[in-house]
Order: sequence, then structure tokens, then C-alpha cells
Amino acid sequence: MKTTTLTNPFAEDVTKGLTASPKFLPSKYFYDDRGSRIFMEIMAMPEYYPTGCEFEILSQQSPAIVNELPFTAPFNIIEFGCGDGMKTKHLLKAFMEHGVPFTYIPIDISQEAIDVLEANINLALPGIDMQPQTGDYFEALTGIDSGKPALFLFLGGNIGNYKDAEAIALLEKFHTQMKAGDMLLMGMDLQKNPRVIQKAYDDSYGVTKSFNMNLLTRINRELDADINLDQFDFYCDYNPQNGEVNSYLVSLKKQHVHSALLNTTFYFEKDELVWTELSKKYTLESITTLAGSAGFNVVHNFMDCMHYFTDSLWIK
Ligand code: AVI
Repeated sequence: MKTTTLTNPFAEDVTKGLTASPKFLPSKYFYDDRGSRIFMEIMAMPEYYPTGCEFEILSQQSPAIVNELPFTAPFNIIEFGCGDGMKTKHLLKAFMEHGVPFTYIPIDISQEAIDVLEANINLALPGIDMQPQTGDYFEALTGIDSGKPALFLFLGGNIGNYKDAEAIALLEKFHTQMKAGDMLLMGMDLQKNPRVIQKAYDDSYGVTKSFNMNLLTRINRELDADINLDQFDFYCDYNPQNGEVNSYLVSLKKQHVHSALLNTTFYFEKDELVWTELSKKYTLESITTLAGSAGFNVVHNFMDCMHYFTDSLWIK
């Protein structure tokens, strides 16, 4: 077992999470090929409002965002976790119209995501100077011309999937890579009527349930395990007092599952929870506090017309 877990981070994290009390599985493992496709289905559901709200912000307010940027010399736009580019293209178009030359550097762990993005952006904005990078965010940064001013993009509300201390640690890493005057545009989901949030994460079609259950399918496939998916359910809960959506898998009976690859058996009590994801919702005040904790100042919050979501512009 030791050799397998030492060379396989998924095996290592599953072992750690399913032997912990309380149990957990890190949400970063949602995104294998099937999980990424289910996430695209989530983004297409009307109940999952963040995608539409951020699309509205970037398609309608990109010229205003560009006006807040002081760059007059060639600069870099560095996007972490870029998605398919359908939202970002509006911002890039506004920068092209503004006239100051820039290089667009999207970074993603998935080559498939980079290929789709590259095709979409080249089609929408022919002639754009684009240098896509595949791999770890910070390793990819080492190859970039850091002498130029930079705008960093971290869109989609991804920061909400980090616990407070981890979010601050990640933002501090961004901060270290930036120069004074560099800017960061952060997509952040806002607190709102709790029913709107609950519906976005507990949809009646069961798409978010499949997104979570896919973690079990992945354990079966990659760790040669024998989990019976019918013996697990999905549960999620929004707490309007702290702005946290927490998602879980629930064991429907006392059971054990075996992984042949790990040569390990995991034990579950009836109704035992496996925590899978945090999706944090912010207030404008908590955004200012979070930015300040990592050394940034908030310049402006660009919100959709319902004030459900913000692209929050920060400066170092
Ligand atoms: C990727 N992330 C911002 C999504 C969210 O809203 O937390 C992932 C997600 N989980 C359930 N639905 C969507």
C-alpha cells in the first residue's frame, strides 16, 4: 500500500479522507473528464445562477473594468483556471479595443480545457497575442516575462471552494508573484436569499448529486474499489449565518468498502457523512477583509443587476 499511496496523490487523499473523523474527500477530485462534463451541465442549469451572472458582468461591464486599469505600456493578462473562454472573451475584446498591447496567458491543469479555450478565443478574437500554459498555476508562472505590468484573473467563484485559511494562503501566493500596481479580478459569489442559493446546489434534476456521486465512481475505477452507489446519497446545506454551502455524501447503511489497489477496507456507519465541498458566499465587507488579509485593496466591485455575484477588482 505504501508505494501506491506515495506515488498517487488521489490514493493518498482518499485514504486520508476516508479514515479521518469526520470523513472528507477533497472537491478538486470532482474534475476528472466525466466530472468536468457534469460541471458544464451544472453551469447550464438556470438554478445555478453564478455562471449567468458573471457572463452578464463581463459582457456588459468590460469597458468599465478596462477603464479602472492604469496600464499604458504592454502588459500581461494571466488567467488561472480559465474554463472555455466564453466569459473572458468579452473582457479581452474590450482590452483589444482600448488599444494598449497585451499578452493573454491562460493557465489550466487540463490540456483539454486549454485546447477548447484556444480554439474559442482565436475564433472570437483573431490576431490576439495568446500564450497558453498547461500545468500547475505557480510552476507555469516561472516561464512568464514578469517585467511587464499584469492583470491576474481568478473568475467563476473558484475562491469560494477554499476554506478561509487556504483562501488567504492562495491569495498570498498570488500577491508574492505580483508587483506593486498589478491587479487581480476575482469572481466571488455573494450572500443572498438563502432559497436561491439552496436551489443552486440542491437541484431537482439531481445533476449536483451526480457531480458528487462521481467521486465514488472515480474511487471504484481508479482505486479498484467495490462501492455500491445505491448505498450512498447526496446532501447539501446552506447556512445563511456564515455564508457556507457544505456538501456531503451520506452512507445509507452500516457498510464497508474495499479497495483492491490500496489493499484497504473503509468502514461507514449508517448516516455517516463524507464532506465533499465548501462553496463560500461573501458579503462586500467580507471581501474587503479577505483582500486586506492577503495584502490587497479593493478598487471596485462589478456586480450583476441582481447583485448576486461580483467580479471584484483588487490592487497590490
Ligand atoms: C467550481 N465552483 C466554483 C463551483 C461552486 O459553485 O462551488 C462548484 C460547484 N459545486 C456544486 N455546484 C457547483
